[in-house]
Amino acid sequence: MGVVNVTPDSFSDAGAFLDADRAVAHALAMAKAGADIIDVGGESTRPGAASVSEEEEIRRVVPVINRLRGVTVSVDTTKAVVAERALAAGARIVNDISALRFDTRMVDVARDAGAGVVLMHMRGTPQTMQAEPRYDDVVAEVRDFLAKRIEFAVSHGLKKSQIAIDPGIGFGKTVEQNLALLAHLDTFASLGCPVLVGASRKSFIGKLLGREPQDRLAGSLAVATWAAAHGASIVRVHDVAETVDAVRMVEAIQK
Ligand code: 7PJ
Repeated sequence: MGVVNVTPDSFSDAGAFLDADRAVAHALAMAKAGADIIDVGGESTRPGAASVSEEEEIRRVVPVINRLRGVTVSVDTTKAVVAERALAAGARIVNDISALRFDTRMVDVARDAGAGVVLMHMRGTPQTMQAEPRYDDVVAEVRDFLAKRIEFAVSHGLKKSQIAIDPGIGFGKTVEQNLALLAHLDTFASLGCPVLVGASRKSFIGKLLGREPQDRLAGSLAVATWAAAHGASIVRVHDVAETVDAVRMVEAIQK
């Protein structure tokens, strides 16, 4: 899964793709480089980022998605109306970092469209999530949360085959908690849905290695290959060509 941020304030590419033309070109380049899914997001979810109105988020993502016909697109949003408009424009998957919690209508929108959904674990909200996250057992708590969100989605008419789950690396977790989640990825795969891992350029890599976002490729590749080797079906990344090579090598060894 290749990331396209259509936002002016994402930490990793600083609004470079705010312009729809450039976002589309970037998305198509990632698809050509081997991304199976392009994740289009119009609201930065980095810790403390400002929230964006529904209208503005739609204005950012829909023109881009409209121009990605022939590409499998997920929309990174927690807002049902944004998901609805994105699905109408051709997106196939709703990537909801709130796991269908922030907008009560989201589950109905996904079900009625027959869309795929990504259910991600997050503690609190993007504004509050990094305020001293504490867990007794982070792996067990994230697993239980995801099990409950799968149950919720299925009880509202989604099929299990429409659902992917994600431990939410960096969303309300310390460096050590992120590492624990990655060390026990198999725990999530046992819930019976494909597992997505998004660790690309995230701050736990920066903190561990002492690297700024633009210098986190090697660390990001290490996490992506680890994840692929330990049960992840989808890795959400910025550097698609490099990740495809790295993951292909791991798969060749595993065969
Ligand atoms: C994730 C995401 C992630 C899923 C972001 C960033 C922050 N969606 N959206 N999983 N991260 N499913 O890319 O640094 O980890 S935005």
